[in-house]
Amino acid sequence: MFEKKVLVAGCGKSGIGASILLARNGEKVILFDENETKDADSVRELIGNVKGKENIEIYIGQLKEEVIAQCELMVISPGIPVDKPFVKKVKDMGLSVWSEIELAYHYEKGSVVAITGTNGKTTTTTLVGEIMKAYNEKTYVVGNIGTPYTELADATSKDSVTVAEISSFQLETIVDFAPKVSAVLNITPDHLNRHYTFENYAKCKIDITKNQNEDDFAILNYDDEDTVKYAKDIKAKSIYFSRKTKLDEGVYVDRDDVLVKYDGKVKKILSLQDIKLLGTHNVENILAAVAMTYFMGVPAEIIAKVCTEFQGVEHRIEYVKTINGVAYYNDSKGTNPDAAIKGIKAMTTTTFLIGGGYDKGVGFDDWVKEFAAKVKYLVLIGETAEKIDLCAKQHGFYSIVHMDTLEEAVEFCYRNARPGDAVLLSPACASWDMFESYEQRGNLFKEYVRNLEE
Ligand code: UMA
Repeated sequence: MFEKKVLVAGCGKSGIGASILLARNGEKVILFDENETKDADSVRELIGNVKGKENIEIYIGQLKEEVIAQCELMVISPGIPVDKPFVKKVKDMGLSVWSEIELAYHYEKGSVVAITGTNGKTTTTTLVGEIMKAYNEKTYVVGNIGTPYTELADATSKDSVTVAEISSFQLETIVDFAPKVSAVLNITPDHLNRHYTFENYAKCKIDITKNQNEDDFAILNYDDEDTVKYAKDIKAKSIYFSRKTKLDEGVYVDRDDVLVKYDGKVKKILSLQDIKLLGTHNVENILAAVAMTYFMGVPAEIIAKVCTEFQGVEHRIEYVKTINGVAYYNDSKGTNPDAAIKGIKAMTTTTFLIGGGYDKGVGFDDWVKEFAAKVKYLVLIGETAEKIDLCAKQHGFYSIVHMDTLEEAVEFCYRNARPGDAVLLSPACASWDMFESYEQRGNLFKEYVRNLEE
């Protein structure tokens, strides 16, 4: 596919996946990472004994011009901001810059279903994946959800379906990526330290539709003003879903029934009474999943069966354990205020809330306003602790304590919560100031909770 070498930036999951895919297909790769605490030997270990491994050179530290000059393309990992000086230099030297998603798409042989949005992506992707798998066993679930798309792109075939969770970071550098069915679940402020303005961020999300044509479908949230606003001029057939409005066309709720209205016909898919997932946000996730799979041709009975059996995903308002009458919930995936609001809303009792983390430059007012009678104590950790503290006090909420570690936060809750209270880890922030990922944060929380004595 390429005449010169391919530069892959970032030695995380995406960079390793991209390098292996390229090398296996006979391309020459330069894998690069700025982080000088990494070393080439351990990166080589991560690559493992794969076909073509000798085609991968590894560079750590500063990226030299003579290295860039050997390459025609740079595949960039999602965590690397596109306005970094080295990325600019690469572009100035005439290389194209593709996201890891774009690279994988060039090796894709089947159809692609892609999901973006600020919140609900992982739950919806998991559910769409489960429904698709029940219909077509050649279904691959990839992307931001955890398995890099490049890791499975070679396994795809003409009749396979790739279900991909796509973040704004991954959409920033797509070129030809064109899903058969896309979905924008909602757009609320997130990652503003990376995208600078809400408009940039929103446009990035809508770019999931940019290469789709009139035969493709874009599933859009009718109840989300900004999704509707920014998706006005897309080429794909827009299919709206709504929890609140009976649509002339689209997927909506009528009493407790989820209906698809299309081509003048109305079809009942399922009854919400049979659903196990909690919360109105999950109704939206179900509507999106129903719409995506229906327009991928999955029969209504299969969609209904999988939706009604679906129990949700790890780290998303996940019940951990009840100790001394106090129920502990892990919502580590509540990585922005909007997601964390859903965490609070799902609680039915007074709650000790553990929050704070990496600063993405977003405001916390809307989240804090939800505390009202529900949150008994706010236990803050991480980089944003002071910012949240200030914001909470401005809104008249003073029951705040600061802890240095997540473990200390859990212990504070354990010592102070009374039977009937709940403890919720729902930080409203990313994890990257103290942890590798929200999964690591959630797993540690669960470990600390399980170690508490009855
Ligand atoms: N690096 C640099 N320079 C930089 C930044 C990073 O060299 O300026 C290097 C780091 O040293 C590190 C590597 O890049 O070695 C890390 O790359 P990465 O941050 O892109 O992480 P990956 O391991 O490749 O994981 C990525 C996604 N991470 C991010 O978008 C930050 C994972 O999403 C995703 O699951 C994975 O690809 C597979 O597709 C995680 C995430 O937090 C879950 N996503 C954000 C979110 O959901 O809010 C967007």
